[in-house]
Amino acid sequence: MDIPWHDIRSVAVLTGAGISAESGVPTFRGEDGLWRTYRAEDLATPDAFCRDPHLVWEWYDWRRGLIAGCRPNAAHRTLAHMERRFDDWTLITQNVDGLHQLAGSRSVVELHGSIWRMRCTQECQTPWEDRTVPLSMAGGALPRCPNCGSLARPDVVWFGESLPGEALTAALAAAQRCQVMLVVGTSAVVQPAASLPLVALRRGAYVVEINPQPTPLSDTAHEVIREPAASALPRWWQTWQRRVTVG
Ligand code: BJW
Repeated sequence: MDIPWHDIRSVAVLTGAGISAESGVPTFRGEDGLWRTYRAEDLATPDAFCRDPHLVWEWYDWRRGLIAGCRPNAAHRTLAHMERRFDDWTLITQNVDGLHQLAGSRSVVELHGSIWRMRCTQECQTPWEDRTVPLSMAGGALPRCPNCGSLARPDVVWFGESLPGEALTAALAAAQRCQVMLVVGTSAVVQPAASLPLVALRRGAYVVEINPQPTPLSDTAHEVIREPAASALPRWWQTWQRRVTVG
């Protein structure tokens, strides 16, 4: 890297499902990933919700219950700690689980929404937080908008849907200006998130990937750490701090 470690002011991080794997949250594409058992087209598209909202809500209710029992791990905590150390810090996540916030990260750019928010299918009001677990769907009742009574849906981004504009703009700006980008626990195949490290690389950032498996990013990243995030990330941060102290 051209810039001395102690001169790094601007850091961006992109996280994916792998960072929460050691907390017990299933990933999507790995060996035990959700897409091995469930078809994305049946559950994570607007068409799927139109066809069978009950099936989709049952799946999200099951995942909400599972995630509610999970706690942040050392990787989430390290990022929360790092946030305090940098003037310009952007944590971009594709995860909907809320574990970064639970670990103490104050500013999190949620690219794919949150499983803990719902929104009105008629968009009569802004999304609202709902942490009820399990949802009461007795007799086929589905969550409704408290304002207009229309069907509610999870406030997450399904395939074919646009990402929240403000989050995408913030993520892109961070990718363009960061000096270092950490890419942790993502298969780097889902767009447009997967393009963010490429933007950072093009702008001259030093890109570090932490992932036990190779991804399309691995060949171009400057540093690849093929280990689980909960052990690799705290160690990588310690090494950084040592480099800064030594100069
Ligand atoms: C560990 C670990 C440990 C394990 N430590 N690591 C351009 C080209 C081609 C297609 C498209 C394109 N532009 C858009 C598209 C279509 C589509 C897309 O990208 N498809 C590709 C799959 C081909 N994108 C979209 O539709 C997006 N919308 C959009 O772009 O709108 C405009 C548009 C639409 C259509 C056409 C053109 C333009 C929206 C994407 C929404 C994704 N939604 C989901 C569900 C969210 C809600 C929910 O949770 O239910 O988001 S799908 C799922 O994938 C979820 C994730 O956020 C996302 C990414 O997955 P992630 O995080 O990378 O997880 P995994 O499981 O894939 O990987 C885990 C990794 O962790 C692995 O690598 C492991 O090795 C690793 N790991 N243990 C560290 N301990």
